[in-house]
Amino acid sequence: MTILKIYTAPDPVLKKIAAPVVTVTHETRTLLNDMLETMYAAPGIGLAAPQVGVSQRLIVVDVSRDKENPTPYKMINPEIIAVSDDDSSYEEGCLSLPQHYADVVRPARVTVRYLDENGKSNTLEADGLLATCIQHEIDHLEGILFVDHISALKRNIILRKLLKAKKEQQENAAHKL
Ligand code: K1U
Ligand code: ZN
Repeated sequence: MTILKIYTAPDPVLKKIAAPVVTVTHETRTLLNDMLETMYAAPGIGLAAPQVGVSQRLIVVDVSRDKENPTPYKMINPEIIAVSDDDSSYEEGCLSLPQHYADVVRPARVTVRYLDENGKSNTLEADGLLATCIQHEIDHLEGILFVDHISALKRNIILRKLLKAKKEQQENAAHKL
């Protein structure tokens, strides 16, 4: 398995709408396994294919806190087919917006339909952190970041800081050449 590069904002791949997977192949399964390994290594509790530079509708999620008993989900073409009336708020992070966090309000429970790695259709009812994480990852497939759910003022502060950090990294790398 391979640990993949995680793209950070403002990279255009994070703002694209990802394409549906037409056929589940060996390459799809390899990418899902690499995404899981990348997510565990980061560490994170979810990852979407656009975050590793692949504009396809694939996500992985594991919100289990017990490293001995991991509960990974690999989802192909995930779709939210029902949401609860009540909301919940969670202080979200994102591997593509490193070191930034904000409270995001989303439906407390969702029902998600997806294909598993064998191409079989599944339905999952999720609540708590699993529901939050699945919604965050499906947002990535639509080119939406958690900062798109907060005020423009807070969003612009975070995005400006990330752009500044990226420019500094590039300048430091150029000086080392
Ligand atoms: O999609 C991503 O960028 C991953 C992101 C998922 C997420 C976090 C919080 C709420 C919703 C979705 C992360 O995993 S950020 C890292 C993180 O939350 C974490 C890392 C280690 C242990 C526990 C949590
Ligand atoms: Zn994210």
